[in-house]
Amino acid sequence: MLNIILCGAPGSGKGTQSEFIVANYGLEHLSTGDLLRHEIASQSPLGQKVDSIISKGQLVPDDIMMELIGNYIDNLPATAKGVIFDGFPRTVNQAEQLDLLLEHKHQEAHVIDLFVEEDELIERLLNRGKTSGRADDNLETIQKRLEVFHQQTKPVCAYYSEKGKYHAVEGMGTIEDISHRINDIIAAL
Ligand code: B4P
Repeated sequence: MLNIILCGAPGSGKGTQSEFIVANYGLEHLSTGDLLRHEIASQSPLGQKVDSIISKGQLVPDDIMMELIGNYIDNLPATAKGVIFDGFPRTVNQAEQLDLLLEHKHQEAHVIDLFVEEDELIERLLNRGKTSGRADDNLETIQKRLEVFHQQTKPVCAYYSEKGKYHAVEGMGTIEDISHRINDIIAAL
């Protein structure tokens, strides 16, 4: 099994690059952002709860995320070659719990961290906001999301680095160039 965690700030291209990895390696794609937006669109009780959290640029509580992830992993098809975790884990607590879930299945995950300068992140997200209709793609919320990223998600990189499972990638440049950089890392795993 090949499990890859795509980490990086909001707008670093996790969703964009996940599509290439899925196409190249046939992995299952779990975007926690998409999963949560699907819940919001369906107006489920969970969706109503997470809607205001995401709109404020905050992270959804770990217990909710872990329940969603546990269900997802338990229901993976037997033929799955591995998973690309897009935007998960976003806290060290989520990372520790994911490791336990994977260890239980005699698996592990490697992190690929997309590094993009802050000005570029803001520009990309504001551009996306012109068409995405996403409640969190406005300047005020983007700034909050970046703050949350530095406080809560950046420590996840150090967590995996200490385990020798961390790979940084330059996330600036064309989408194709970045995809080649990621492929080089995956090929070496
Ligand atoms: P996500 O949906 O994960 O979204 P993201 O971080 O905003 O975007 P991503 O990095 O995927 O960027 P994209 O490829 O689209 O999270 C949304 C919210 O959900 C979070 O704030 C949080 O509230 C909640 N959430 C999600 N997971 C959670 C968790 N585990 N725990 C708690 N809460 C959670 O790229 C952005 C734009 O840039 C696109 O328009 C793209 O076309 C463009 N782009 C990409 N690469 C480019 C390049 N190389 N050059 C120019 N433009 C590029």
